[in-house]
Amino acid sequence: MDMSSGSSGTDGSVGNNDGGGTEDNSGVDTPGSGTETIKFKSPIRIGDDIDYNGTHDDNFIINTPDGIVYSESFALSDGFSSGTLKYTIAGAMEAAQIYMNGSLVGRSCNPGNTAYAKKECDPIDVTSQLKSGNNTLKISCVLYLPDNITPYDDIEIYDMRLVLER
Ligand SMILES: [Ca+2]
Ligand SMILES: [Ca+2]
Repeated sequence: MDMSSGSSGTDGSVGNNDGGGTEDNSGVDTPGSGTETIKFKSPIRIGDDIDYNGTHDDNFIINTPDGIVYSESFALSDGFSSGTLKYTIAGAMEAAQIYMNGSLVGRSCNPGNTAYAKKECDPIDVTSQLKSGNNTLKISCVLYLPDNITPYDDIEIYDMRLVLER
C-alpha cells in the first residue's frame, strides 16, 4: 500500500484546467460571452485639410487630421476563432485603404463628402491577418483627384472596433 502521495487534488477548489485558452473571471458570463471587442481611437480623422470645418458647411468632430495615415497597435492573446473590423465613416469621396499587419484587407465605403452622411460600412473579416501578440491596424488616405488644393480625401472614422470570437 502506498498512500504517501499528498496531491490528490480533489478539494473542489477553482482552477481546474478545463480546456485551456484564456481564463477570464471578470464576472461576465452571459450567452455570447465568447465575444470580445477591442476599441480603437474614435473618431479617427485622416486627410490633409487642416481646417476642414472652415471650408465645409458641416462639422467634423476633429478639425485637425491625425495625418495621411493613421496606425494603432494592439495586443492580442491567443485563442480567437475569428476577427471582424466594424466602423462608421463620414466625409468619404474615395475608398480609404485599411490594412491589418501590412495586408490590405478592405476599402472603406463612401457615404459622401459630408460629415452628416455617416454610414456604417460593411464589416471586414481580418481573421487570417491577425496573430497572437502585437498587431497593427493602419488606415491610409487616398487621393481625391478633383481637389487640387488639399488632394487627399479627408475623412472621419467612428467606433472602429475589432470584434473577436473566442
Ligand atoms: Ca483634402
Ligand atoms: Ca472628404
